[in-house]
Amino acid sequence: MTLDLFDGEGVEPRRETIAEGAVVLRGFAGKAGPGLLAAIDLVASQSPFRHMQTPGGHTMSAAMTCCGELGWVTDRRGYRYEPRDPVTGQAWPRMPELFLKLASEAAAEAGFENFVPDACLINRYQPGAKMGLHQDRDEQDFSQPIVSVSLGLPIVFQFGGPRRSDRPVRVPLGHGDVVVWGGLARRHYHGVLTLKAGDHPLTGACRYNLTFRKAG
Ligand code: MD3
Ligand code: FE
Repeated sequence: MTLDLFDGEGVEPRRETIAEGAVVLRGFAGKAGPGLLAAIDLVASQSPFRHMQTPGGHTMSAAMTCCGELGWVTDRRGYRYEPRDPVTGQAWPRMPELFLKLASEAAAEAGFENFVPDACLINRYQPGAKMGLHQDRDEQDFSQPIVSVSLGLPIVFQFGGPRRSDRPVRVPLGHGDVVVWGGLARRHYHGVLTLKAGDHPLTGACRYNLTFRKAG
């Protein structure tokens, strides 16, 4: 008989519900960390990280790249998904198998079977970078969840409601944490506070966030 302290009602719950439809799977991607970072490097060798422009003419503080059939882009013309990387003129890099496996396993763990993302947005935060409150609404079907994976330095995530004025709750997200956003939570405002300086054994001075989407 072995005692598993981290199962069920243990002192360190691995699963937290932060709102209806928003499930945090603490450390779910921890073991896959090195493989995920190698896959990020492979994607970025084909479609480099870049700081995109908002339609309002501001430069985003998080650097971004994408993989999969569709990639999210923003420029003076607006926000949208595109089948080609505007920097390289080529199709976005293919989605690594490890990404697909992790995203579908996490979604299933949260009750969404058969999640097959066609887009993965990769955000890279360096100290001082942040992401203001926004909604993700450029995807076709809001009944599809979004799966997010945090790697490297910790950050404080802000999770609001369906209106920008709804007061957000703060949730710390660390290396290996995976969150599945479905149901009502899928439409809620969210963002992250400014990344603080630090040194992570796998990522050094940065944090990566992968968001898996069914965009098309
Ligand atoms: C809640 N990224 O890429 S991940 C984004 O940490 C984005 O890079 C943040 O917001 C980051 O769009 C937050 C958590 C997250 C991602 C998508 C969501 C929460 C979400 C979509 C709907 C609701
Ligand atoms: Fe978002």
